[in-house]
Amino acid sequence: MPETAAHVGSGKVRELYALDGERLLLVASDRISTFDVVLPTKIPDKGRVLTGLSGFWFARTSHIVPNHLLALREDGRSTECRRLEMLPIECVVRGYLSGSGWKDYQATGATSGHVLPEGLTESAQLPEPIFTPATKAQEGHDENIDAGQAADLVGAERFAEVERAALELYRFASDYAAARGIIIADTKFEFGLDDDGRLVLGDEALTPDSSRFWPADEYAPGGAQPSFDKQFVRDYCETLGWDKTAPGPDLPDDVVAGTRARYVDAFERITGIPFDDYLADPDVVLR
Ligand code: PZK
Repeated sequence: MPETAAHVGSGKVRELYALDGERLLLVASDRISTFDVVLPTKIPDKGRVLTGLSGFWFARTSHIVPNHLLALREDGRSTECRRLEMLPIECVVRGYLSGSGWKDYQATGATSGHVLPEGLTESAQLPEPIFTPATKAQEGHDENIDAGQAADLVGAERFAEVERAALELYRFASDYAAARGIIIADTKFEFGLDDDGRLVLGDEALTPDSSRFWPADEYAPGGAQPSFDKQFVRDYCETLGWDKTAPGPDLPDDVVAGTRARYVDAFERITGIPFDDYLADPDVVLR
């Protein structure tokens, strides 16, 4: 924990601190949320898995777009990053029809202005990945917006640039993960601008918290897919008759252990690096 860093923000399961005028520290906790509620029980090393995966992707995608990563800390859960002027849109790419994309499609046949083929089922692979920007809601859920609305928020030229970068990042990562047995159904990027107005990828990227990861060997379109990481937690919560309002339930040890193992498995499958090697030296994901 930084002694002198000012706290500048909180996500549901992450914290952001200012290190100085140009640098921030992004710290990923071991907290887990399900059905939009943060649970009282932590998943050991979850924050390290997400930080390590993000670092791995940042190191391998800087040819597509530069990113905010400056350094990983020895604790494995903290990222020193460049302070950016963040764009006011969530940059979502969908390769499969799930979540709000599926809801929009059922209601209108389209999502974020993309008119889709008729007859798609839930979790179907789309003919090609689509960019489906959303607003950044202060509370509640982000709202999907079309290209015109997104261009009104960031400018038409910048919109074209983020759409291209987001689609290229998704294609790179989804191809990479698919070859290792994980479908990245969709993912959310957050971009910002550096002092020179250049587009930079921020936040965490291509993790199971910012994406839907599905086990490829269980993929069966026509219904909801099991989540690679959180399915044990969801299944356990469904056995309780919990109403999905805060506070959430405590998790039993076997659900914690199984969920931790799933996060570690996702890390190892994607990176090809033993998780213990990451714990010994986080920089191993950057090489
Ligand atoms: C920034 N968030 C969301 C994430 C939180 C909040 N490089 C950057 N420069 C400026 N601002 C941000 C970033 C990044 N990343 C990100 N809010 C501001 C967020 C994690 C934890 F509390």
